[in-house]
Amino acid sequence: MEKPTEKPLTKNETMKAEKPDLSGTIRETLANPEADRFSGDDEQFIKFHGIYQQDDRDKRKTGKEYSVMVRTRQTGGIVPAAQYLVYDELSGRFANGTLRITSRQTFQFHGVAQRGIGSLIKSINDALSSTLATCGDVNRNVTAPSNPPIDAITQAVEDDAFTLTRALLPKTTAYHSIWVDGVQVDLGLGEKIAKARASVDQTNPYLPPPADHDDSGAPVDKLYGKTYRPRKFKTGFAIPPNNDVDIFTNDMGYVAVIEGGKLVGYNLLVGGGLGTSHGNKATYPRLADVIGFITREQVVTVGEAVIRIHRDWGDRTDRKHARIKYVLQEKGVEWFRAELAKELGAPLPAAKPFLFKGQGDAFGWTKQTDGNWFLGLFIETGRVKDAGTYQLKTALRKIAEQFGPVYRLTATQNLILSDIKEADKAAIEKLLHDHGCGIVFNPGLVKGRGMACPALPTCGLSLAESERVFPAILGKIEDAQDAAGFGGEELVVRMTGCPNGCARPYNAEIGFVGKAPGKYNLMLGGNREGTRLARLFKESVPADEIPVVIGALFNQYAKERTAGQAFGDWVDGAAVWPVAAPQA
Ligand code: SRM
Ligand code: SF4
Repeated sequence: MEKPTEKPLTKNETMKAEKPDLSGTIRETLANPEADRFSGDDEQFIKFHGIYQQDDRDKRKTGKEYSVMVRTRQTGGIVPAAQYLVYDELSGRFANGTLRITSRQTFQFHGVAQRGIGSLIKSINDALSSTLATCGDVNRNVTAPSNPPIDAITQAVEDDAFTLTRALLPKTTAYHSIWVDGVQVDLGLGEKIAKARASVDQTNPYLPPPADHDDSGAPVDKLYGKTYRPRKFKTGFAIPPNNDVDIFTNDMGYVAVIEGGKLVGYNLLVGGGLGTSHGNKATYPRLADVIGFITREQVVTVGEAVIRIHRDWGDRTDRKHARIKYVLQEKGVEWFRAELAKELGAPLPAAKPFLFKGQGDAFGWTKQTDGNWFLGLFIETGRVKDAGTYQLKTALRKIAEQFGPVYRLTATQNLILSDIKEADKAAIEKLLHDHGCGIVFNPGLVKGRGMACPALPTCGLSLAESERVFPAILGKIEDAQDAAGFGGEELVVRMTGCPNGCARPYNAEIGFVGKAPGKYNLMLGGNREGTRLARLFKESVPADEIPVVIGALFNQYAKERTAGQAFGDWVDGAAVWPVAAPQA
């Protein structure tokens, strides 16, 4: 029963309804050797296949140079070493030579030329991974704690995340018919692909379940229907006390409940989301509500029920108002609980108490309970690259070839290498040092907690730089910390090139949101636990004034803070906020 509406549906809704298998004219464009880009509706359809049309914004003055970005799916950020080696090879052959770890634990390939897309996506699937539904109006990559499953609880959460991933994949067969069956290439990667397949026991964990059929026998997707979600949908799993996945920013979150040393179920969260538009007060960031308690057996049924509520009640007349967070905000949490009870046949029991104590990744070596080790590595802005004497990409390739750890992408754009034998530790450490990567072991608690989105030159929506200027700005913030006498202390700083919020600046202690070239809205007062939103402190701060504004706040914080008080907690309650002008 879709929400009644007087307003016309968006163009995307009509487009999906007319071509529910999401194939558009992608096949035809791929077959046309003259085509240098996807156009028209296909620019939207390709998103459901994990592809974004982009152009190099540095080159716009001399004309548009098209390429695409391709995003993989990696539940919980897990990438076996053999699969990583395939990605490493593909990024050199078909993309700009880098791999980008994202804020949702996936890899992105940037700068892929039109003629390379087929080979790239076919090879990703041959290596038993996927790009299906990593973008588009569907459930995106499912995030989960990136620390290795060193006990039964973390393993169980990882298993549940994979089960839910598969259940919520769209059942269209067009993806496989276009990219897997429809592309014939021999890239000479036979041995690498064979090893990648063996590393996941020859089974692709991202194969959607078989399509349902209607009365006439035609394939249908009963969960998504013909028009899929009104908008993107994001799901994560967290294990308190670590909120490393920023669970409250997801449309749907599962917070592990552990009793008597066992995972007994999850607290369900619904209604988080961060994207906003400058000047549009109807859009806002929102943290999810706690809905109730579910058992492990209910993970899929409840997830599907929440998806159906979004399907039926999400606003299909305005894409800026279509996320489930607006349904929760406007109809209220009690309404949502009642609607969910109707779907499930009974209300959920109340949520169990839980507490997050922090987020962020552990760097350096940690011993696993099985005697092996894992190594947390700082990856600046998530970009795996070789640049001058910093040969990170080469080092990570050699580590995968020689030692074969599991690669785990974190939701703060860092990397964990797990299941490393005691005997290999010294050699791995030497290899990273020999490749100019000493920084990865110990970045400190500002760089290590920081995040920036890609923005320019690839993102078509960016209003200001982010990834390319963030390291320098963060360096100045560290200098300001030193000058105020609390250098090296933990601080969560995040930056985005526009208000969409891809690096989650809206719940950082300090967030920079691109407003115009060289100008950022300064958001302050989120917390390290990821449970409080930051607020707008100052609009359109020029980049070169950031150290001055932040420096003054740091000096005051150093004087006024109570023992152990974090900057975000202090600034949230400090008398530093601009006073609103009295109403006329
Ligand atoms: Fe995002 C759109 C990059 C996480 C909110 N995001 C985009 C696009 C695809 C731009 C576009 O539509 O043309 C960006 C591609 C840039 C590029 O060149 O690569 C982009 N988003 C990213 C990544 C790569 C940022 C990063 O620094 O890692 C993240 C990829 C995640 C993944 O692997 O799936 C990424 N995006 C997020 C997050 C954070 C999260 O999910 O934890 C958010 C905020 C949470 C949320 O969804 O509310 C986010 N991205 C958006 C939005 C705003 C959505 C909204 O409700 O208004 C857009 C714009 C849109 O959808 O229209 C967007
Ligand atoms: Fe692009 Fe904006 Fe997302 Fe940054 S926050 S990647 S600029 S859409």
